[in-house]
Amino acid sequence: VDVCVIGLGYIGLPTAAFMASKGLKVLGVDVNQTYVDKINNSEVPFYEPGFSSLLKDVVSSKSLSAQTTPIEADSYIVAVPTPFNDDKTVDTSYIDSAARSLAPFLRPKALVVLESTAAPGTTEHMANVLIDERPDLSLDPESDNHILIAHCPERVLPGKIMEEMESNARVVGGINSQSSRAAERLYRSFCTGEILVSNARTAEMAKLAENSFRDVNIAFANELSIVCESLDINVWELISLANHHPRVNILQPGPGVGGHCIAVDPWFIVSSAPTLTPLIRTAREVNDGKPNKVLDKVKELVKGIPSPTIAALGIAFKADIDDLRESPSLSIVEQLAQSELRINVVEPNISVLPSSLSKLSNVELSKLDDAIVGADLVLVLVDHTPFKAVDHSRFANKIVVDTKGIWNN
Ligand code: SAJ
Repeated sequence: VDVCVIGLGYIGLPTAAFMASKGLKVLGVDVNQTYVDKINNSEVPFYEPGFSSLLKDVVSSKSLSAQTTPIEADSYIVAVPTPFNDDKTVDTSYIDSAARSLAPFLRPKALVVLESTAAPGTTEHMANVLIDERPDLSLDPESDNHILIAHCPERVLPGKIMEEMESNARVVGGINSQSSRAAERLYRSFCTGEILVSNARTAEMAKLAENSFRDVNIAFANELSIVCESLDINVWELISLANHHPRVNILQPGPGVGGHCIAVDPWFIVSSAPTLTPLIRTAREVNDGKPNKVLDKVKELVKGIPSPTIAALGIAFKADIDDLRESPSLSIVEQLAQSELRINVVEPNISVLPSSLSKLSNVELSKLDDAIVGADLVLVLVDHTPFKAVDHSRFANKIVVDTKGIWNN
C-alpha cells in the first residue's frame, strides 16, 4: 500500500479515508477488532458532518481497508492518542506501541510521520524506538538503510474535519531535511492548503502553541465573565462592544473548556518548561475552574425551591457534535446529579446517556420542549443549533442560567 495509518480514531480515520479519496491506496490499522470490522462495513464510529458518505465511497472502491496489524508501506502515519500522565507530562505509551508494531515492516527509505500531538522531542523519541526495534536501519540520511521520520500535527476542527482536512495549511518538520522533504511530498499529494516546512521540534511546538493560544484567549473570556457577573455587567454585551475595536477580538466565555486538545495540549508546554510558563498554566486553571463557578451559581439559585427540576441543555464538549470527552458540561451535570435535584438532560446528538448519568434515577434524557416545560431552572451548557432556535420568551417565568449567552441577542 502507499500509506499505512496507525490509529483509526477521530483523526486517523478521517485522514486515512481522505487520503484514499485522493487516489492513494491506504491501509488503516487499529488494535480494536470491533472498530476495524465496523470500518470495513463502512460504519462510521462517530458523528462528523459529511464523513459517512466519504467512508462508504473509499471502502467500496477498496482504496481503504482496515486490519489490526500493519503491513509494508511507502509511508506510515501514526495518529494515536497522547494523553497526559498524572504529572501532566505526555504519555507516549501509545506512540511507543504503534512504533513497535510497525517496525518489523519498515523498508529502507520508508517515511514515518507522527501526527499525534506531542511535547517537543517526541518525534525524535519515536525515531529512537523504531531504531531500537530495527538496529539494521539507520536515521542517518546518508546511509543506504535510512528511514525518514517527521512530525505533521493535525489541525482539523471537529465538526469541520471534511473541509479543513483538505484546505488547512500543514506544518511538516522532519528530524533532518530529507525527512522534511519526504513528508512535504506526501502531504502535497492530498492537501490543497499550503505545506509549511520546518523541523520536528518546531512543528511539535507550533501545534501546542496554536492550542495554547486558544486556551489563553478563552481563559481571558471566562475570567471576564466571572468579573462581569460580580459587577452586574452583561458579559455578552460587553464582549460584543469591545470587539468593535479594530484590534480586539475577545472569544466567547462558556461553562469551561473541553475536548481532548485544548484542555490537554497546553500542559505539554507547561511540563516541558514548568518554571517558564505561568501564563499558560494559569489559563488552564481558569478554564478548569469555570465548571465550579457554574455549579455554585445553580445551587445558589435553586436553594429556596422544594425538589427543584433542572433542564440541562447540552452535555457535549461543544456545539453540534456528539463528543463527550473532557466535556465541562457533562461534568457539571454529573456533579449536580449528586444532589437531590431532578435533571432532564437534552442532548440532540446522542440517543443514550453515558453510564455515569444513566445509572442515576434522578437524571433522564429528555426532549427539548418537555425538559423546558417541566423545569424550574433552565441551564444552557452547549450552544447547539436547535437550542438557539428556541423562543425563550415562552418561559419567562423560569430561572435561566445561560452559560453560552445563546438567548442574549
Ligand atoms: N470554547 C469556548 N469559547 C470559544 C471557543 C471555544 O469556550 O470562544 C470552548 C469549546 O466550547 C470547547 C473548547 O473550547 O469546549 C474547545 O473547542 P474549540 O472549538 O476551540 O477546539 P477543538 O478542541 O474542537 O479543536 C481544536 C482546534 N484548535 C484551534 O482552533 C487552535 C483544532 O484546529 C485542532 O485541530 C484541535 O483542537 C486539535 O485536535 O488539537
